[in-house]
This record gives sequence, structure tokens and C-alpha cells, in this order.
Amino acid sequence: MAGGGHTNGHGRARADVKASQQAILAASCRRHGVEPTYLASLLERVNEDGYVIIHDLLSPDVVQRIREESAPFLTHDGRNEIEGHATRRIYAVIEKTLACNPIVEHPLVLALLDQLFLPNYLLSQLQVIDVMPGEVRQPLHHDDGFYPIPRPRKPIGAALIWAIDDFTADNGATLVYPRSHLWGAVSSADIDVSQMVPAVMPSGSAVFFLGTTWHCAGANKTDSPRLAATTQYCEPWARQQENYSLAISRERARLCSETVQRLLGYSMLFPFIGFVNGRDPIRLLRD
Ligand SMILES: O=C(O)CCC(=O)C(=O)O
Repeated sequence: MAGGGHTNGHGRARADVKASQQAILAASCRRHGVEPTYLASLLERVNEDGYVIIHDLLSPDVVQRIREESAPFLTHDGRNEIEGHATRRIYAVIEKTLACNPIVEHPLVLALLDQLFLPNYLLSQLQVIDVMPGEVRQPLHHDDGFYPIPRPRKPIGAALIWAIDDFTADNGATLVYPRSHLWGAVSSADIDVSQMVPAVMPSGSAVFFLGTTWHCAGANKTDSPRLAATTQYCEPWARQQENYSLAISRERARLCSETVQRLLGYSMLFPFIGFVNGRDPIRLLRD
């Protein structure tokens, strides 16, 4: 009897978790205007493979604005292998241009993130990345590897690489290792790069992957640069990689939507993380 009761208790708990996940998905789809079965199919791919490629996310206008407004800042090659000695990057992007804001707060991305992280998850990084001709493959990594919490575990963040140029197998398309989000601790030297999949996709698409998914930028063997942007997000209890309270001025943050403001850090994980003077920091932008 006791055993049966225990089993039923577990069954009920599982059913409650599933019902609550479905409620979160339905509410998030309503809020962001996303079709629930489409979102569920993307989420299934992410949970299975650790990543999904999503086509047709950006209009040509948004792509063109990112390209034009980034160009003046793409002047310096990287300082190490991870930045890429033949790769140019823009940090603190929002201080320089608002052209990338539509990708930071893309409704489909927010709907996906709502399923993975606690409310008021944060933007951890926003970069524009231009992989120049001749660049070699970036070292393999997973994006939440700098949080000192052993694997296997749930991801602490998730990222997208947005194709501004078409991504091809030859021009440096991001390489992703399917199902590597499930791995425990491994050394990058033991990973078989030949099993990695290039995120081949047209301009305006993005590859979405978990912070636990191993990946890297591919080598650019062509004569043209490969322009991309990346948005990375983290749980609201984790420290953001870019220190936005110092990198983005309050005047600049005031030019952003409330969604982007909250993603930058003008938000709280209620009741105790992120407050300013005991209150929600979004008030700082309204005073
Ligand atoms: O540019 C890419 O395709 C990947 C970049 C990346 O993973 C990184 O810089 O951490």
C-alpha cells in the first residue's frame, strides 16, 4: 500500500510539473504572439540536440541596419584565440548603436527563454562578430563553462549566433556538437571535431543553443568576412559576462524598450536579487 501510494505521489508530482510547464508555454506564447505548437517543436529540438537553427527571424531592414551601424566599430582584430586573431568584435554594443536591440528582444527568442530560465533572466553578452578571411577555427567551448558548477547540469544560460551574412560551411559558420549539452566533464582535446555540424543558414536566421552545448566559430576559408551578432542570456541569479551597469550608461538605457532595460539588469529576481535601495531598479530609469 505504502509503495503504491508513493508511486502515485510521484506520478501526481510529474503531472503537476508538466501542467505548470504547459501553462508557462501557453502564457508566454500569448505574451509574445508565438504559435504554441511551433514553440514546442523548437523546444523539443533544443532539449534533444542542445541547439536548433531557426530561419527567417529578421527582416532585410534589420539586417541592413546592423551591418551599416556596426561597420565603423569593426576595426580591431582579437587579442587571443577565443576572440580570434583575425576576428573583429564589438562589445558594449548598445552604448554604440541600438541596431541590435531587435535581436536582443526578438519575441520568439524571449518565448524560448521563458521556457528555460526563471523570470527576469538577463542579457549576458551582446556582440557583433566579424570573422575575417583566413581566420582559423575558434577553440571549442560551451558558454556557461566559466560558472564553476560541475556538469552534467541544467544550462545556466543560452545563446544565439545570428547570421548577418549567409553562413556557409566554408566561411566560418558556427560549428555545434549535437547532444553535447548532456555531457559531463570532458576536455576539449578529447572532442572529435569531425562530428560537429556547421550551422549553415541564410542571412536573417540564427542558431540557438544552450550554455552547456559545445560549439565554436568555424574557420573562414573564403575571401569574404562572415558577419554575425550574438546574444547570450543567463539565469537572473547568475552574474552577466558584460557588466552592463558600468558598460551601458543610464542615458543610453533610457533609449531602450522596457524589455531590453530589464534584460540589461534593470530588473530583479524577486524578492532578494538585484535590488537598488531595496526596490526594483527599473525605477532608476523613470525618476
Ligand atoms: O562566431 C561564432 O560563430 C561563435 C562565437 C562564439 O562562440 C564565441 O565567441 O564565444
